Amino acid sequence: MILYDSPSPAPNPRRVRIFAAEKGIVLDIQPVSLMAREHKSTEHIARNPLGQTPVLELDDGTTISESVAICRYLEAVHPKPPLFGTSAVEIAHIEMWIRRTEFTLGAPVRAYWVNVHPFTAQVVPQRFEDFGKAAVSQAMAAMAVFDAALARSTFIAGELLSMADIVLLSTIDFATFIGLATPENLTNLRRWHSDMSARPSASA
Ligand SMILES: N[C@@H](CCC(=O)N[C@@H](CS)C(=O)NCC(=O)O)C(=O)O
Repeated sequence: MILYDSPSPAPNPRRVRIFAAEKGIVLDIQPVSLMAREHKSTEHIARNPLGQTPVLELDDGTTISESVAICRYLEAVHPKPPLFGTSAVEIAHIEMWIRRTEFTLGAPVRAYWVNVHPFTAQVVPQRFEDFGKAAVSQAMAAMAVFDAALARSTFIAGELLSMADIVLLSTIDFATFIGLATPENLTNLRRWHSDMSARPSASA
């Protein structure tokens, strides 16, 4: 299997690398440079019409995009250790926290990145600065929700590491990279972040 990958700080390919590391799956990594706009090349658009990374290519040439979908495929072919849950409640809670992370934190972080951050000024044709700035308080409100949940459990979806933790870690680290660091007073989220960052998979 080939993973068309972009290095950190790109958060979405990192999810797949962390997931694979937690499973002990070795992927053939093919770098796609976002800086060189290789993700918009004809070759890459043929793999993913959205022109984004990551993309997983199977041995028969089938391609899968979307980081969570790729990890679901990997879970299906390498079920152990389970990272999407096994009981009905675990599966539902993990899905719930993945969606909460993507919608309530990932979306405002992206809005800030695309509309305000100087890195994207040259490549985003039309920016909406007010919209991007308003997203900061939305991101902070979302972090407070994750902090409250982590006061009650070791990992975001309960007592077991899951894909929800991987999605949250990649999003929090990218938020920090663009200047939206986790506030000091969110001690549960910071404790969880420190534990997650200490896992060998975090450096994948
Ligand atoms: N929902 C997608 C998001 C993919 C995505 O936004 N990838 C970024 C890299 S982290 C990218 O390719 N950005 C370039 C672009 O959107 O043009 C996923 O989870 O894989």
